[in-house]
Amino acid sequence: MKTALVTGVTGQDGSYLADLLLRKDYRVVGMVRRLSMENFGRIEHLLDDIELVQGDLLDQMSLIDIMAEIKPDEIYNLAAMSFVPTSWKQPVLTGEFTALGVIRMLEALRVAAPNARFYQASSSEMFGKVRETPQNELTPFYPRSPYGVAKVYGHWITVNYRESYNLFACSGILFNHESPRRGLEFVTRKVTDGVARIKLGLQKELRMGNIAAKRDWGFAGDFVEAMWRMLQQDEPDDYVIATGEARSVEELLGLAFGHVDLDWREHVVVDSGFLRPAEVDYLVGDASKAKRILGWEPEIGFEELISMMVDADMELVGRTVAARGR
Ligand code: NAP
Ligand code: F7E
Repeated sequence: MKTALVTGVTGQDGSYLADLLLRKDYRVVGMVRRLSMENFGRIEHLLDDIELVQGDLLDQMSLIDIMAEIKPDEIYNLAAMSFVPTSWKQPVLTGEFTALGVIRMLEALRVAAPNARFYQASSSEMFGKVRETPQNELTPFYPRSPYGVAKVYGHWITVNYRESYNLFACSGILFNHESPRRGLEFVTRKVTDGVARIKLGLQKELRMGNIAAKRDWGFAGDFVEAMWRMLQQDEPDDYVIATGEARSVEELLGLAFGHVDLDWREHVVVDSGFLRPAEVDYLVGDASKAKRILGWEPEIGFEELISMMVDADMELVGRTVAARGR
């Protein structure tokens, strides 16, 4: 039985990856940070099947101790401060988690688990103000936020440690991926939750930022499969993971409101408070290397993804409404 260590196991991707690794009969150890109240909502269904250890990307010794103790075969470094707007409000902390956190993980691996295979969660936000379209593994980076800059550090230090110390370290450059477990502040979930609240009478309007922005949105459940496949190859490498199709926030609004027979124009208010100091206008990925080498392709398309998310939020918000009525 292989052992996998997953940082960020309480997040969207961590929970889908833990589902996948359990299906593949791994021993799954999730690293969680100590909070005054547990936030195990996304992994509640797995708590009997995974092990949890306390550690923090800010604390080097905790990472070394965990790796020495559990002796992982594979390490998936998914933990980060992942919300782009917060990276302008807390830029130094973002650098500590999202950039230096990666080298702390790599140093711990080098000292305590040098034969473990390592996955780094890199991001399409590194392409930012894009140099070419679509973006592939060779497209130069031009990050547009403290988050994007921190991810560029995480990406290059992973490549550098692979080349310097002959580690099996891979970097997955993942484009946006979403699901019913997505955090409520990200645009897809903000919209699908807002649609459910409006449809069920809990709110009237939805305040949005730049609705012209375009993203390449896929399903998180499909994307974690690509992470796993990267670590099963003979050689470590870097891969772009994307659907190859870009949609605008406006198209997202049309689909999500349309799914419950509402007209988004009657409910959406553009609010300059949600605009970013520097925007990433248009991202679309070329995942042909992943298709060729990993045999990876997304299964769930954008329409299906948004319908799934609206349906899930209708059920969730519906339960709140029903509980209030009791
Ligand atoms: P998420 O839902 O925001 O989850 C982030 C996770 O990181 C949470 O489990 C969080 O723990 C943990 N974390 C944050 N700071 C930590 C620290 N100092 N020590 C230990 N754990 C810490 O993010 P996600 O969407 O699953 O994304 C997973 C990774 O992929 C992130 O690195 C993100 O930047 C990257 N990424 C995401 C996307 C995407 O579209 N989703 C695309 C490209 C790359 P708490 O629960 O305690 O807060
Ligand atoms: O924004 C626009 C916003 O916050 C998408 C993270 O997982 O993916 C994510 O980063 C777009 C942007 O994701 C609102 O301006 C308009 O252009 O859902 P988002 P993101 O910034 O692309 C990458 C790949 C990651 O790595 C990150 O960790 O939507 N937008 N109006 C809005 N965005 C938000 N959040 N809220 C709005 O009201």
